[in-house]
Amino acid sequence: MDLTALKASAIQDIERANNTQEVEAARVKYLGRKEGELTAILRGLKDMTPEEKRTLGTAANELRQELEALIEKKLAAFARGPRTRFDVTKPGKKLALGHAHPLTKIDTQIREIFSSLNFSVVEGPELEEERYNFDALNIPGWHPARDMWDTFWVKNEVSAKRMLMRTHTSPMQVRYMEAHKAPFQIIVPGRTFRYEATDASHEINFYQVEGLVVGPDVTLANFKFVIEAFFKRFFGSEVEFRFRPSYFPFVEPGVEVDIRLPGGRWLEVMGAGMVHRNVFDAVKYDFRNVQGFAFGMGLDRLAMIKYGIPDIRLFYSGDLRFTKQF
Ligand code: YSA
Repeated sequence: MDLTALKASAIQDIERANNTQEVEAARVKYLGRKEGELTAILRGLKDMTPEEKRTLGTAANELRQELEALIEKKLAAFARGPRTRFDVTKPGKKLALGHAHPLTKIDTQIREIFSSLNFSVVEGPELEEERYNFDALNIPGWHPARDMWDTFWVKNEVSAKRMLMRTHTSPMQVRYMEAHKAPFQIIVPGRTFRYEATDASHEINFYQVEGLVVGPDVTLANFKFVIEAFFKRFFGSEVEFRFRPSYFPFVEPGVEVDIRLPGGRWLEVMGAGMVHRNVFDAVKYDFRNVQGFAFGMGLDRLAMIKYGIPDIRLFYSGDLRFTKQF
């Protein structure tokens, strides 16, 4: 048999092999040491002329390498096993997808409700200057009210400004008014930090949503209207809440708002009030032309009430048995 015919027949045999035994049989048939057809050709070379040896020898050796490679490939394919077929009639498997954290869901809902009430949503820095977190909010260094916010101070090696992790979202009131003219209505959702002992309703890291509405004739009655609209949309029309007089240096008058829990207990969820004249002074607004209300609510607390969660620390536990329930 000449080399071309041998090649065609060998390739056909190898490709048609249905299992390893048949591949091995093809190997023996063509490359076997005793009876192999190609081996016979190679063995016959010794009786040929130097010219024949060169041409036929090279071609025969190349063919041997080619067949060996083909055989290895075929054996490897059998070793991988048969291809699994996709059965379209089988029921699908549910993919374990991730989902939003309960606090993220609450954050999204709050943004949606206030957006629908025509509020803009803005955000501010978590690492804040003392001036924005305190001084411009009518809480100078000597003010005893600073004790209301146990603070994580941050070493500043870049400038002389005293820096801290913001203890509330209120600094954005100042930043926003410095950069914008009234009238406007905004909310500022964001992360806040306090250097305090944790318990079931206090974390050192939690979330607040600040609100600020400023215009020529904004009143506390407008605040009550907005908050009632928000609560009813967020909790449903059955929600019970109350306003209590309170004190914050950056408002006058100041109030706090509580929500009634199922057991009858009240939980404080926000501080609020009418923007203090000294805050308007700090941002160079003329208090004779504008007035406004502001509020700062605890997002975690709202989430606790909505979902009936007894301990705020569960949100930050990273326990999947907890987060998977939402
Ligand atoms: C008051 C008047 C304004 O015109 C504007 C904003 C405010 C709120 C003020 N900046 C403030 O931070 N008040 S607060 O210390 O009472 O906190 C507001 C809300 O954040 C609380 O009602 C509570 O719901 C939540 N909160 C406070 N400390 C918390 C906390 N939530 C979880 N863990 C803590 N450690």
